Amino acid sequence: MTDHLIYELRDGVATITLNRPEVLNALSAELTEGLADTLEGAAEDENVRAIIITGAGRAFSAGQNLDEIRGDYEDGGKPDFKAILKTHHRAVSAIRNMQAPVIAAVNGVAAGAGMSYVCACDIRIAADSARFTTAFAKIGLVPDVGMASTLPRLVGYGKAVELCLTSDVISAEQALAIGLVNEVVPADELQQKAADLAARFAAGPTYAYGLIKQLMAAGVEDDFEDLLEAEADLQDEAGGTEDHKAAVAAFLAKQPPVFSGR
Ligand code: T3D
Repeated sequence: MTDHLIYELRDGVATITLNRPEVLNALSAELTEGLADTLEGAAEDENVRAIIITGAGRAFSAGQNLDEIRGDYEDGGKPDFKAILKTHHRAVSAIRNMQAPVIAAVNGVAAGAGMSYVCACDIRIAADSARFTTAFAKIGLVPDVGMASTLPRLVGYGKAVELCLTSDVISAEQALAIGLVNEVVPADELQQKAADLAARFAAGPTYAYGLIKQLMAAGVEDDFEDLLEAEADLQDEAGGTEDHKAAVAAFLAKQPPVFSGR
């Protein structure tokens, strides 16, 4: 088990805390692998009746760990986006397909794939200090980890396209206004609020919850698995562009990116 996340199971409620606070819980390969394994394990564990996903420190998650893929660009190469996304797909599919309701307790900023995980959860409760950015376009990538499906379902197509094209950072209150989150609470009440709801779910009809999740997804969905594949193909293509490489280098050098359009 990795120390990039913390797993606790008590009274039917599993709490998964993304635990790399020094880099805003950026999703390292180790963290993503741990998240996928933990979620798949929880989905199989009948003692788990509800799940809370949250972040340690001041962030929920800043998305893909850009520092870790830095070396992949040397000698004109690029990261193996499809391999990276395969692990994310295991994690996000587990959230989607498990019976237990999954609550995102969004304690701080959620960016890129971090925001995708928020969108994939069944319920989203945000601290008033939380912020959200799709972030992908800022570094020349496309939305992934299911966001092209989940975000438009939550906020509508028009707003989703705007958020994805601009990568603008929005506040918790703005997120509430557009339907991105279910509720905003004072930061110091977030964990209790999520725990109370999770306790309610943990005492509920877990099997029926699973069927409700299945039905609600079927009611609005195209084929989610096909979408994950399409995302991986396009991310692989976007990840080969000069703009993406330049933007990652600029982020790591704490410089604004300059896009050539290629
Ligand atoms: O395989 C693939 O790559 C495909 C999958 C892609 C999925 C994705 O998620 S792509 C999107 C990746 N995420 C981003 O581009 C977001 C980058 N981060 C930011 O834009 C900002 O950090 C935030 C808006 C999230 C928060 O801003 P702020 O001002 O509150 O914090 P900060 O000062 O920028 O960050 C604090 C530290 O965390 C800083 O390190 P330092 O200077 O204290 O040593 C920063 O470098 C680090 N950090 C933040 N985000 C990441 C990160 N380190 C690695 N990876 C990150 N994503």
